[in-house]
Amino acid sequence: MCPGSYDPATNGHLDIIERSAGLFDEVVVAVLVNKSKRSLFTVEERLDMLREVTEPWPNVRIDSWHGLLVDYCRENEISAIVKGLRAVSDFDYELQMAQMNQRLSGVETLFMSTNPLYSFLASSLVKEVATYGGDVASLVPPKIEQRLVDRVAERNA
Ligand code: COD
Repeated sequence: MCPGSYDPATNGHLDIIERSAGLFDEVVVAVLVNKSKRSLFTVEERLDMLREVTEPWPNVRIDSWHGLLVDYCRENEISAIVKGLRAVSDFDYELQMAQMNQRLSGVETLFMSTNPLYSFLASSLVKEVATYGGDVASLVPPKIEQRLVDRVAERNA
């Protein structure tokens, strides 16, 4: 399970998904709700984008869930959650969630270190750069770049 907000997915997310697809027979990429974040794209839009950009990996399945991550894992007999770690700042938050998820369900969390090429990348920063007209072409896949530019233009109109 590679869970996230994916609002939108960046090249950093895709790197973690691709490497997970190389390690596991099947990978579920699930869009979940992070209550502390305001979203730019609807869950349906994020699912569409993820389906398009994960096409090269046949063992990757896209889904969404509105409850607890561990309940989805239990219902789908998933025993491992994979999370990307960019910096120490990620670690504090991710460790707390991993321990809570372990306590709630026994599901283990495995941490994958970020590809140094993408260690500065976060959806929130990509959205901010796009909002002010910055070039995000090297930060997200081309299909997501177009949707991002269009959405920002709609919002700024
Ligand atoms: N390089 C490597 N990894 C990255 C990069 C990058 N450049 N960018 C992001 N990642 C990793 C993140 O570290 C994270 O592991 C994952 O990709 C997803 O990132 P985001 O930002 O899209 O998603 P988050 O952090 O908002 O996701 C949080 C969840 C939605 C997974 C969490 O809130 C959750 O599980 N919610 C469901 C409700 C629940 O179960 N709550 C209880 C939690 S204990």
